[in-house]
Amino acid sequence: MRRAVMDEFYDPAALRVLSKRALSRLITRLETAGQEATVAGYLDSLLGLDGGHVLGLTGPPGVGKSTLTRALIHRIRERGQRVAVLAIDPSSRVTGGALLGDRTRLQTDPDDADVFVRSMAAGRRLGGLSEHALAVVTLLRAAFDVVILESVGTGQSEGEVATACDTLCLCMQPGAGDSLQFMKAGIMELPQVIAVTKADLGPAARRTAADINGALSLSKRASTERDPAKTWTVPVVEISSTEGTGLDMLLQSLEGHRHHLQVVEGVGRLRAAQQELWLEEMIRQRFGSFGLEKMAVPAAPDQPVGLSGKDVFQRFLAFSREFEAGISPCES
Ligand SMILES: Nc1nc2c(ncn2[C@@H]2O[C@H](COP(=O)(O)OP(=O)(O)OP(=O)(O)O)[C@@H](O)[C@H]2O)c(=O)[nH]1
Ligand SMILES: [Mg+2]
Repeated sequence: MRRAVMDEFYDPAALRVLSKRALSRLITRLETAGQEATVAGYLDSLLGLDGGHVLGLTGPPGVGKSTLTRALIHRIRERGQRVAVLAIDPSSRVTGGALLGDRTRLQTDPDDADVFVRSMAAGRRLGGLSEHALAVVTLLRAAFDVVILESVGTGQSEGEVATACDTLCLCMQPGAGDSLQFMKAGIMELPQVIAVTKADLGPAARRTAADINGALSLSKRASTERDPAKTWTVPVVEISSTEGTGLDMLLQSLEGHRHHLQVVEGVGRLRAAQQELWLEEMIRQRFGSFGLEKMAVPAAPDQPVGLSGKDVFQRFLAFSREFEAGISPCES
């Protein structure tokens, strides 16, 4: 049975050499047939793989996320790594100010089979993730060395994006330091790396970086008090995607965090905890708060890896079926 599923959906080695067209078709299949047991089983089989480094890029509209993504793609390809981008489409957004309409469209070499770009609609909230986004991240992670998840940050959606990536990079632009005090408490605790974009525009970038460092030291104190195991110090990197400055430093910081995850915090542990949150989020997306009330989520973070999170897509499917059949789901 498992073999047949893998044949139909490609095993991980085959995924890495799949054509863009075949990969696109497979993603469409995930988006439209998420309720099939074979699809859920397939996705769960991919969860067990280490896979690539999932990098979240978030930040306000127009901050320079797409321009940065394009620059990162270039550098990642230069190292011979395969890279995929999942862009959460902000086109339906209601805000965006002066920069609306000044968005960078990601164009990549159609002949380079090792770069793959896909955009997808947001979930419940602007910039948030749909239940399909989690399935697509799972697939892309198995097929690429680096997966970039680009999504506009609205002060609400960053938390959702954080649950889908290994390393979250928050982008802020010069002058944004002034608005730090207005940022929702807790947001500064989400990213593992902060990029101050458009550093070519002048000394304001340095001031902004200093303001951010100040805000970070306050939030770091609060978070280490809560959880002494959190030892990562968030680097603040000034970059210019258009001039190419600071990008190597940024990549080093992103990879430094990945290394930290691997040797200190544990990637498996992080992902297992995240997958419990995915289950909750998928249920919320499809069944709203009523669905959540019916759900009994096992306490995730303290469970040994391997017991929790491994079969989240099949658990979601089982929940959906029971919920739709009107049977109150029992715990498990
Ligand atoms: N001077 C300068 N301008 C930049 C830089 N990076 C991006 N921009 C400009 O900022 C504007 C917005 O850039 P995008 O990359 O589209 O920003 P975004 O964050 O992806 O925007 P949304 O997807 O609309 O949220 C464009 O006009 C870019 O050319 C930079 O490093 N320096
Ligand atoms: Mg963009």
